[in-house]
Amino acid sequence: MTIRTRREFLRGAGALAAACITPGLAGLARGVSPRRPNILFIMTDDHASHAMSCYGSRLNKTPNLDRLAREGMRFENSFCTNSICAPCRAVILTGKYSHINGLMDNAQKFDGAQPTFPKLLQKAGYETAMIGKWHLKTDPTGFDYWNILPGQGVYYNPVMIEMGTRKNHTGYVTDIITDYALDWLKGRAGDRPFCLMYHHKAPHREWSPGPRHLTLYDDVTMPEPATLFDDYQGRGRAAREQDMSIEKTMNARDLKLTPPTNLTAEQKQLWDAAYEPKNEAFRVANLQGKDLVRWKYQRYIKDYLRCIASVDENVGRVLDYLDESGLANNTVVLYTSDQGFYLGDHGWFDKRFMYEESLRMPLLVRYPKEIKAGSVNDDIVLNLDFAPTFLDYAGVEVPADMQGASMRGVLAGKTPEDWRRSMYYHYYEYPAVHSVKRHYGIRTRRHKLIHFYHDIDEWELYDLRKDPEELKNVYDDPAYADVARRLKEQLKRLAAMYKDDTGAAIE
Ligand SMILES: [Ca+2]
Repeated sequence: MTIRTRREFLRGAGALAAACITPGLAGLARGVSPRRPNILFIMTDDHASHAMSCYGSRLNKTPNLDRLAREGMRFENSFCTNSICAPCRAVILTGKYSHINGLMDNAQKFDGAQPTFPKLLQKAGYETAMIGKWHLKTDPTGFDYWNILPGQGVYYNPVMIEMGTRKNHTGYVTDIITDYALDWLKGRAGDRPFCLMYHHKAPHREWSPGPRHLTLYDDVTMPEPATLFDDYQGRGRAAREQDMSIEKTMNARDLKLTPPTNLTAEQKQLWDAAYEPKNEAFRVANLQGKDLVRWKYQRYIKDYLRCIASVDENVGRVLDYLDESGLANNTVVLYTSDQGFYLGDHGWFDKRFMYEESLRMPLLVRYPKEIKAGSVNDDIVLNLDFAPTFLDYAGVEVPADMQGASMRGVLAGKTPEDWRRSMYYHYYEYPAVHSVKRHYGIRTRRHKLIHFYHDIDEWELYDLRKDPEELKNVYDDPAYADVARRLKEQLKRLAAMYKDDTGAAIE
């Protein structure tokens, strides 16, 4: 017998264990442990981490989301590979970059025939469900049960599509999605492990708060971000030519100067009571210039945070149910959002750019059996890693062509030595709404290099340690010539590794 190192031995033992438990029900029948963890994958839409108290928000409190941070791990450097809704979701499902899974922008349809982690879990004996916002244009595949909003869905009285059948609902979308998620959890038959994707529409534009939160924050003035009146000096055309500013892009619906069109009489009464006095005061004041931007910011940020307050309450309901039902200990709970968002930072709302506020995804993971309570991790992790991670927890072999890596070791506090030290990004949706130019780039712990291309050819380099708000592009600064050259080489290597030739050449 040859002598093997401890690591090789462990690797072999792990492979053997995985081989034993992957056959799912067949394996269970032979007496293999049925204690594979459940997976509760909670995702919101456009929830920036700087609007969560566990991430140090200056604006709001999120006590229920904070529970996950307190009882699990909070990630400081969780990023998305393409900061926009549907593409991010496709990356999560497939563990592959946008150019590989085929969904590069919001206009395209997801090819549901390709392998996804829910399908692989289902095949391995998991009971799978998708409830809430799906946004991929084709019907969900790989789920025993699905009940989704059509497209973006609406906040009040939404239609939902349950296993192909459209149904009308009365009520607020965040409550309704949660009701369905709880009903599904309570109605499960048998003892197969489950994977539930519980995905909210909130706090997506147009940020319509629920009936319980319409006047929350009425008595406070929210602090403004330092860059609310950013003049984009020190950056390139992409930042100047976008169309996602609080000043110019927000419309009457966003600002609640007109109400949602489909409210019930009772909802309309509550809505008008909350907004009409404030709107009347606004009309009388006849604000101009910076004062008008300030008013818009307050209106926007409060409505955004009101939507999050409802998410937080509803996540609390689900966490309480996990406790009451005894499921909490054997359930991996992951909270994230499909990307970050600008909360008035740089004068913006929306996402898309590789700049920090929208590149970052909040990420909290709780699994008492393997994750130390209250831990904080600063490794670079990506939405690309979610699929391999879920599969790893379930003991399902990760397909070789998935491009992410399992975070299970990271979550256990044992980050592998070869874990990534930089990440690759590529955004495509241009020309399109919000006019954010196509770009790709690399982010390391300290630097970020971005190439805007298509109808432009501009490079931007930021020193995140000296300039965390990314206000000064140092690409042409001779002091950074070496850094720029090295990052370009790394960027080329990453593009090659991920087989991405869809952007402009790196010269
Ligand atoms: Ca989104």
